[in-house]
Amino acid sequence: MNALRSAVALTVSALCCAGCGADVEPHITASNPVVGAVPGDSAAVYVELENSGGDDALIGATCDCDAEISLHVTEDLDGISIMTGADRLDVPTGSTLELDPGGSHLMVQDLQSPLTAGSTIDITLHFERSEDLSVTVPVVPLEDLAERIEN
Ligand SMILES: [Cu+2]
Repeated sequence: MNALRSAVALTVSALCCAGCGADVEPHITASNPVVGAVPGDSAAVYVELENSGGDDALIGATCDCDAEISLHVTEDLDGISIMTGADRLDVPTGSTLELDPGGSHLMVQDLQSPLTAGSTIDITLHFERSEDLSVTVPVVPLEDLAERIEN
């Protein structure tokens, strides 16, 4: 019986690993980064992370802008959107993690001066498995972020 069980387990794991991401190097690319020119000392960075390799997770980010960055998720609590911190955002194999207005994002906090439209900030994304990924994020007028929500 045990032999049968392990045979079944082997078959299942063999099937799984044909498509599963644990053994494959992750390969993550970033596209469409953007941050709004918020007049205060914090702003949300949005970006799409596409993973064409094995499973990975975004575990943090740093900025050249002399500010702290945390991972935020947005939760709906009785119709009110609330942002809460997250330790990690999974980017499973073959998926795209979309950090978009109304959803998960990178929260830049304690900015020394407000971001100005037309400038850029450089952020570095840290992953569980992948090498660090540098992303240049354009700062856009707030009204341009509305387009992002519609698209
Ligand atoms: Cu936030």
